[in-house]
Amino acid sequence: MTEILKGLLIGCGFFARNQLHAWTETEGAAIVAVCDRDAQRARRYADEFAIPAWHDTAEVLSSGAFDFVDICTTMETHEELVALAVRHRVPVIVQKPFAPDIETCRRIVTHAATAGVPVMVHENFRFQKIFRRISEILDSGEIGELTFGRLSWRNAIDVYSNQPYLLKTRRFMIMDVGIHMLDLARFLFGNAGGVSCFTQSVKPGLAGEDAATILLRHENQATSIIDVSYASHRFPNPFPQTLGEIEGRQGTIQILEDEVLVVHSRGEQRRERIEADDRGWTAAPWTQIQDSVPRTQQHFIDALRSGSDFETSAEDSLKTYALAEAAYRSAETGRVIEARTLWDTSHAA
Ligand code: NAD
Ligand code: 89Y
Repeated sequence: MTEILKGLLIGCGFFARNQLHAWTETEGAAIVAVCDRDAQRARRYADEFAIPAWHDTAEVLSSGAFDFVDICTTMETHEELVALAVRHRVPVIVQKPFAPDIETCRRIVTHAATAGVPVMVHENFRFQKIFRRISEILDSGEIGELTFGRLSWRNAIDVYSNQPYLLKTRRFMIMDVGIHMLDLARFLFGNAGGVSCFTQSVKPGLAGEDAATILLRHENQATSIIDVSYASHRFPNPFPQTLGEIEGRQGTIQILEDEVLVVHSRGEQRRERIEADDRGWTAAPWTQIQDSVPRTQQHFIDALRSGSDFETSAEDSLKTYALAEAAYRSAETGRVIEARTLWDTSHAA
């Protein structure tokens, strides 16, 4: 039997519970210790998930006991924690957003690449069942060469109770959810260059924007629109569904509520319902997001074992992050920003 890879999870907060459930389903890997600078939080998850050890400092990475580390802390801590893992040659999966700004992302990418330590960004939306199915349909050529897309996330769920730090995050909506949509746009349409964006702050009292409309020009000349908002009052609440449409020269895919795809092709249409798996530990309304986490983590472990590239390696994620960075710069300046100039790691400090 193949040896099980032993992991440390750092950051025992809100989202880590999903990751810990998902690790119990991930083949070939197990979390053998958890860590949080708040010892009570670390102990709580160690007890809940029957994990043998807990720690209150990430310095435990120096022990040589771990084959990988799962970093589930907020973005301002990622550079330091990834650097610690790289120093001890421990492969990393780290939550989105990668870091607070592109210069920090570039430093992380350069540092890990120079040391030859694999780093993947935990970008789970592309691992939702519905987006894996859309990708299959696109690969089949059924709707032809892509020309246009729209990915839309509009709801008014109270995200602030579970994630209160979002109230004070200066770069909020594009970094928190827009980054998922930008990754999906790259996953479906390929890399993008020109970016323009307008942002809005609708709910009073937030430090950052809670709505943004982004226009992308992809390398294949397709255009896509990403619109995200936590100030859109709808009933029923579509959270956490990404809705929209994808147009090709021979057809269209509509992404509708209730996880329904309508595929228009050759003068006909068909409906497919791509329901997220109910895994026992998932619960509405979060099911679709939670269900994507085991697939994300399995991809990390499979690629680590086989030595193949991660779909969302640190290097690849820099191209997604560049789109978010370009969106903020466009919103500030009123200009179209060329994101390609932001990927270049030779500018790293
Ligand atoms: P959280 O604040 O609830 O938890 C973070 C935990 O990390 C805290 O318990 C904190 O004490 C601990 N921590 C911080 N720095 C540490 C350090 N240096 N050493 C040890 N412990 C440390 O945050 P959260 O809401 O769980 O979010 C974590 C990350 O997950 C964020 O980047 C967020 O954007 C992301 N997230 C992703 C998804 C998704 O679908 N991919 C969903 C929600 C949150
Ligand atoms: O942090 C966000 C994410 O990644 O998915 C939804 C979320 O939890 C709240 O916006």
